[in-house]
Amino acid sequence: MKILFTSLLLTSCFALIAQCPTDINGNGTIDEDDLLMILASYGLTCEGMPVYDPKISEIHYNPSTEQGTDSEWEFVEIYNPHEFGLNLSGWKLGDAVNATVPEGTYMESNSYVIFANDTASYTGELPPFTILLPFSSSSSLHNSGETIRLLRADGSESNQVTYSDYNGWPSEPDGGGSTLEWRGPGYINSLPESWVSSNAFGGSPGSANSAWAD
Ligand SMILES: [Ca+2]
Ligand SMILES: [Ca+2]
Ligand SMILES: [Ca+2]
Repeated sequence: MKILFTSLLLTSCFALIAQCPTDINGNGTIDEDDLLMILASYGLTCEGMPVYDPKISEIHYNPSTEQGTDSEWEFVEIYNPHEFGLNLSGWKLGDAVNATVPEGTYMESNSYVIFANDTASYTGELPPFTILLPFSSSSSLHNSGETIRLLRADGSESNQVTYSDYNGWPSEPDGGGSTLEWRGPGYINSLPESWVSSNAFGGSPGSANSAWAD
């Protein structure tokens, strides 16, 4: 009964348009992910509740000419670092590039979404179950830097990264063959020191970043 009450309370805190009140993450199923979200927040007030969002985790803004053109190989990766799945329906990328996540898109725990300039380049190249979505037409990532914004379905901003090729940002990803990789949870991803040049040529789309070695 207490769990039921807590979940009802949390549902209103999350303000999700759920199909039923105990489907906290709105994936259409009352499952262990909903329980994990409740447990992760147990005892907190709504004001003190952490935000359970994915993070912008990798940026490939200037692929090397050896790999191919920017319009073929640019991508933005986002990562769900939480122990539970997240409903990403209606989320968007904005500013630098635009993209919209289709309804019914559900991001598993510890999984990735790749937003690609040309999805054909990455089809069959990503780990199984990685979600692959296109930039909207005419979007691309500036080679000198710009702001990538990740927006929730209600239009509020979840995360933003203003990358660059200087001023503390690694310069190798600017045409040198590598990507910009976030150092991971615990590092604020809006700061240049939270990013490194990938070890791998072409980066790690859909996979753990170089700095996350277990
Ligand atoms: Ca659920
Ligand atoms: Ca570019
Ligand atoms: Ca990666």
